[in-house]
Formats: sequence, structure tokens, C-alpha cells
Amino acid sequence: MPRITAARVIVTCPGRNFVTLKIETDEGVYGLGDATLNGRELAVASYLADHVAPCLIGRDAHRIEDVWQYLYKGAYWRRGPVTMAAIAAVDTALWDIKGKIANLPVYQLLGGASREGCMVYGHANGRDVEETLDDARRHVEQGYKAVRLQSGVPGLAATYGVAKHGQRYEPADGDLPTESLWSTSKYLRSAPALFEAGREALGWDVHLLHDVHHRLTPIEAARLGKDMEPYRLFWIEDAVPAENQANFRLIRQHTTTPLAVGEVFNSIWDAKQLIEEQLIDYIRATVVHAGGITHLKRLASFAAIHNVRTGCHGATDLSPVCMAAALHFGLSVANFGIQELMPHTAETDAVFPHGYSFADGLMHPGDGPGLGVDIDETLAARYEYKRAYLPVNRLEDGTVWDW
Ligand code: KDG
Ligand code: MG
Repeated sequence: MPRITAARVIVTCPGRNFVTLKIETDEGVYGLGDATLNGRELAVASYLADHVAPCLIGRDAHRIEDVWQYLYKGAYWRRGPVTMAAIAAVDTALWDIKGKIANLPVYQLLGGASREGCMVYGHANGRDVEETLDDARRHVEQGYKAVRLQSGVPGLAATYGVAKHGQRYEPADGDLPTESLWSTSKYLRSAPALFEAGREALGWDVHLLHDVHHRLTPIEAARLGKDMEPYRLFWIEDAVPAENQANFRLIRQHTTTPLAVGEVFNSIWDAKQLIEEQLIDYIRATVVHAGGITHLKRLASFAAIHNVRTGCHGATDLSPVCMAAALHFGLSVANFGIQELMPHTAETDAVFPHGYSFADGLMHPGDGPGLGVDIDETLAARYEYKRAYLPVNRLEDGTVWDW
């Protein structure tokens, strides 16, 4: 039985912050788990180092379910992004260890491949429609079968998902939160026009997606869904904030545009009503923020019986360790839908050497043992943590709004 001898937290910033848990065993095998919570990284690092790691020493690394229950029920304080990211990191690292000891890729331990690869969607964005569509064409040329379109909104200086010219998009852009201005009416006029032009330019063979980033009310989201119907989107994401799951009833009642939500969800309970009432089509929770592979599998099984498919979050603030775990999960799970791909920088890829790959619009986790991702600790130590916040949104009259 492999006993846990150490659980170390590694914080690094190769262009953006990442928190990684490394669990070591007395058999010399170690595992990695992503624990990155964008803009709140050190809270999870402390939760792990100060409260979780001491409880892990001496435990049997093979008892993944038992450790999960111990950390979830044993803390007394349940759920929440900090706790669940910490549990996810432990869980992912233990799956990595189990795979390495079995000499099998994690997806084999999860039941084996259900498909040849995981279809991914890339991000096309631009300051206006033409720039966005040029970027979308580049994605299609690279083989993407699915592309998310986000464009600048006329009259607004900046908006979610749109890069400053010539730069990569990275939302955590300030030592203190930057503030952006939001206008729902301007946005609702421009979004359908983007997709009308998108279908004309790109045709009907590519899946098109769009992220509203929680900015509408249910009736506004219903209107947007209706306006988008002619362009047959793969999904509209995060149309409204989802604390009140019943909000989706109203949207659902009015539109056949598929709905995705859940990148900020931490547990099955955040999605229970959404799934049971079939108010959504895709659940976006992913490994690092939703309790690891063990909990995500439970969530996916529950979703499967209600015809909801997976669509894991995959922005750059989720490390390559999370991407690898999401691909093992996605390759194996019966009700996989799609995986988000926002490629990391070369600096990040160098810190986290990995075996996953992209070809013809699909990603594969690779066939190495465990997750197939490592961390170069010497390189990681060269990049010191840098405080960075996500922006805050305000309406034109100064009211704080959802970002
Ligand atoms: O940390 C926040 C980002 O992960 C989020 O803004 C990205 O909405 C996002 C997406 O769909 O990738
Ligand atoms: Mg999103």
C-alpha cells in the first residue's frame, strides 16, 4: 500500500498564477493536482498547506473515495470554491498516483475510452465583427470543429473575452481589480449580428458557441436565445448568474438555443435543479473547481440520466494539470459534450510538460501512466507569485454589475 509521505503546495507565475499540489508516497511515486482559483490563489494554497496536508500524511494513497469523503464531510464546513479546489487537488493527485502505480493512463482506470478524442472549442475574438471572424477562420484552418465567437460591443471600451490588440486574452489583468463598463442594451443589439455574419462567413459545418458571462436577467437571456435561434448555436453559456437555479425555467420556456452553465459551480448541489428539471443542456463544471475527478464523475452520471452532457471549463487560469485531468475524464465519460481549449503560453507549457495533444479538432490525454503531466519545479521557482484580480463591472450609472 503506497503511504502518503508529503503533500507540498507549489505556487508559480509563468505569466499567470498557478497553484499545484504534489503528493509524494513512500513508494517513490508522486501525483499532481491543480488547485488554482483565479484571483484568490493564496486562499487555496493556505487551505491546503495549513489544513489539509497535515491530515494526509500516512494515509493509503489508493483510498481515493475515502480521502474525498474524509476531506468533504470531515471538515464540517461544506462546499465553496476554496474547499472544493483543495479537495480537487488532492483527488486529482491521487488518481495520478493510482495510474502511475497501475502503469495505465487515468482514463483507463475510469472505464476506458468512450471516443477517439475530445472535441474542443477554441476562442475567436476581436474588437469588431471582422476581426472576430478573421480569428474564427484561423481556428477553422487549424482544424477546430467548434469555435466560440466573442466580439467588442460598439460603444463599450472593453468587454469579456476580447483581447487588447495583438495580445492574448487574460482576464486577471490588475494588481487591484480594473473596472469595466457594461450596457445590456448595446450588447443585445450587437450579439445576434455577430452570429448572422458568422454563419455567412463560416458556413454551417462549424459549431459556434457564445459566452454571455452572467450578464443578463432571465427575460433578457430568453430574448437573446430567441434572437440566436436562426444561427443554430452549439450553446449560449452563462446567460444569467446561476445561484437561483429556477431562473433557467424562464429562459428554457422561451428558446430552443441550447444552454450551458457551471464554470463557477463547486458541487453537484449547484446544478441539482438545473439538471433534474432539464433546464440546461451542458454542465460546465470542471475538475479543479468541482471537487476533482471523483466528484465530477458523480456529477456527470447524474447529468447523464437527464440528457445533460459535459462541457468542461478550460480557460488559461486552469493549469495543464487540470487540462490533463479533464481530458482523461472527457475521453472516458459516456455523456461527454465538448471541452473548452484556451492554449497556455509557451512559458506555462514549459513549467508543466505534458503528453496531451490536439489534432483535427480533437484532444487526447496521451497514453502515459497517470495524468501524463509533470511540473518542472526548478523552472516553477523562477516565477514568483504576482497578485492579479479579475475585473469588476459597472453599469453606465455606476451600479456594480456581474462581470
Ligand atoms: O477566471 C475566470 C475565467 O476562467 C473565465 O472568465 C473564463 O468564462 C470563461 C470561459 O468560459 O472560459
Ligand atoms: Mg465562461
